Amino acid sequence: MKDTSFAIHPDHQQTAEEVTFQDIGNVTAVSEGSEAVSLTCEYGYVRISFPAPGIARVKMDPKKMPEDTSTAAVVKQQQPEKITVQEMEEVLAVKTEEIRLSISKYPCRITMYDKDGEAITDEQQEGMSFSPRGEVRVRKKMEPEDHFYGFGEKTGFLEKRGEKMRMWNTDVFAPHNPEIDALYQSIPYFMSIRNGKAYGFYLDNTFQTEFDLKTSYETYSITADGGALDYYILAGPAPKDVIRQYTSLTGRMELPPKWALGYHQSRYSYRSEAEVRELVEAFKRKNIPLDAVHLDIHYMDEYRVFTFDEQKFPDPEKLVQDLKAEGIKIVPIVDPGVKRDETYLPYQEGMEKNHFSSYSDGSVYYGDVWPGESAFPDFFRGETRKWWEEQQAYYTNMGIEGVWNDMNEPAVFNEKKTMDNDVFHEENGVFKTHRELHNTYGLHMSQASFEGLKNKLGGKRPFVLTRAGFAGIQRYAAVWTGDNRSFWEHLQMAVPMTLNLGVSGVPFAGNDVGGFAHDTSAELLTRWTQLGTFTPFFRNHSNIGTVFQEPWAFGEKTEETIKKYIELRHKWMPHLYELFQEASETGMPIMRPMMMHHADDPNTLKLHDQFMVGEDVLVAPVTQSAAKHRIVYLPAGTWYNYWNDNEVYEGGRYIMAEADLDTLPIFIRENSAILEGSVKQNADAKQESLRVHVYLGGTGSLSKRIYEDDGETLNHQNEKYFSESISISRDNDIISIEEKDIHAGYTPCWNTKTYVLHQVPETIEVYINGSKQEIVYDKADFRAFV
Ligand code: NBV
Repeated sequence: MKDTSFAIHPDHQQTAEEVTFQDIGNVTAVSEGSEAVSLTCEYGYVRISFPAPGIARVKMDPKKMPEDTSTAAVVKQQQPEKITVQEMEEVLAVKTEEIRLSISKYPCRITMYDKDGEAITDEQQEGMSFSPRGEVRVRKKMEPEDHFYGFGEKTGFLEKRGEKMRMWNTDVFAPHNPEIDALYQSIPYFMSIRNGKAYGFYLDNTFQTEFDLKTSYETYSITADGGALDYYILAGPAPKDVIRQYTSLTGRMELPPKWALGYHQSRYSYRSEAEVRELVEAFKRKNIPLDAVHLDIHYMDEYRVFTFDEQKFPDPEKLVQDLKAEGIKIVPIVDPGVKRDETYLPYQEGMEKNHFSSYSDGSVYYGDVWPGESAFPDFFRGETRKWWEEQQAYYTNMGIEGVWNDMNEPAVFNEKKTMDNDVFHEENGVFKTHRELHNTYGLHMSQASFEGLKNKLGGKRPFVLTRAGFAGIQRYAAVWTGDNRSFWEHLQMAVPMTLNLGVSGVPFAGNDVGGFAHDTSAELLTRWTQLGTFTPFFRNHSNIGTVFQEPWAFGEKTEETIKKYIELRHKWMPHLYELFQEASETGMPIMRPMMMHHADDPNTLKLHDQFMVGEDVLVAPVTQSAAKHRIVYLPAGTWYNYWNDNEVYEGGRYIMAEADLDTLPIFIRENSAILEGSVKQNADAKQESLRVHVYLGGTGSLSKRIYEDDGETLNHQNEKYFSESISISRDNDIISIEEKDIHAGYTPCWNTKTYVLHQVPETIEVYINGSKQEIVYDKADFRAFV
């Protein structure tokens, strides 16, 4: 009935059940510590602290004074900030160096100010409250000029004002429409921008939560289904500060192996060893770079995890090793469901050692997934995670270095799509319901996979790809956005989805290139591959029963263009790798919304169809069928067309960019440099030359960092990396380059480094560290090579 007009029958009650929320009321007592202030209110208790500079934490519990505990998403409580408290008749002022809180006592309302005295967040009619059903809520003021980003993995456009979003990890095969508000990842966090300044909000609560920026135009509310209301305000003031603050709380991605940044080919499923070998041969024959082949569920013996089907994959170890020798990695899918089969070792062991999630009476929960009836490891238990870590040896012993965790919401084939709410998990010795912990099941599964691989790989970097996650997932896994479809609308949506994941602390993210469900087309696959070239995770994947979409599936012309872009990914590898390294240190995404570096340019605030790669490269993918041009907004400054830098544009305006099917519009900001490597068949092949492309105006300067390490081991964590900073300045006909080694703990594998100076006259004089250089000049393109 839901799918017919009956759903909008005039006699239906359209509004949801009205639940009355109780305000926590007046502050009746204040108790000051050196690092926290505790407020007793008429109907609730509040603890306020400042875990790090620029971060305020408010924790409210209606029943008792909140403790200083956090969910598994929060990595460390840093050295808390010292506070000064001043109590007045009606107001309480709490201050650190960077944030000031003014708390009205009658009733309790909190306003936060930044160090310039400007309000970051404000509460008025309503502040913190709770319902008889155990929900907790906070409501804050929303100014007309406020814009909102992040919220993890959501459909729709980039900016989320006017949306109401639920956080409940859900396996949604179809449809990923704008109204689908809960997908596989839940990240109860956003970044807001008001008049060029940014702040962040993170709700540290694993229950189902709701972010409502829709019901009222003047306020937003955030509600959790249970637990304490534990939120952090990240004071910014620039977007990059918010990202740094947020990822200082929830952690950062470890630098992945370089091969994981390459091109991955997948299909549900390549069904036999012969098929996989044929696939790889085709890539080699056609000289199309390939770094990884993913094995979907058909590689297993009746979908039992930690097995291979002996008929179809008679010698998986040899397959893995042979491919590895060619620089290609195998990434098998590993789902959480363990088949109920008394003769199967992982099931037997899991039962014996109590590793499966159970009801309060101790009976194991079984749910139906691929292998039929299955039990689900209780990944919240340290011992169970250890056990799962040990299981990874099955793969690592064959030489596998990466796994793909799917269905870990966890997805179950039943009406609710997941495990029963009253199943219990044991977290740090405490039993909690699935209702409370559901959203973090995927986080802990990824944790166990990541740590297991890491322990078993003998110093090599692991790779984990996950579908489900929660705040902090970046610590363990890359994320792909699940079952999209081969529709142009889904190509369009891939951009803001990946951008918002990046804003939410997950830099290593991407989408099924070509679209997963439905049949792709030559044009759609071409455009999607162009986008994939610059999404941090780059994998072509498609559903069973759909047309094949390997790069050559649509004839020579399409193959040629797709190959060009996969090659381009390798050319850009040194540049991307440097950004990945930065992400591992600061949390900054690789693929960034325009507003990230142009927050005070209102034209960028809602741009969802173009993005920055790092700070200086603008990519504007074509996401419309039959388009040969597209509108691109260039922020203030001067921009060079990457493909033809004789085309130079003044920014602060929209341009019509040429974009035939062979062209992905890319623009480079003046006074910046990009790093270019050689086209290689995969990341294992040595990088034999490095080009530093320099785009400088008549009088301008830039600085660029080159980062390099072995790309595969953890040695970079022990000083074994190379990093050089280059400062380049131009005074009309003179360019001076200063090369400064910052760290020489590794010898980079390029044997030549060439500067390519764009748009300079033949008379240019170039000095490196003070000594004059010979140049080779290209008259057609006004480029000097040094
Ligand atoms: O393992 C099969 C698929 C996989 O290909 C896809 O990428 C996942 O998102 N998996 C979902 C199971 C459901 C298929 C409809």
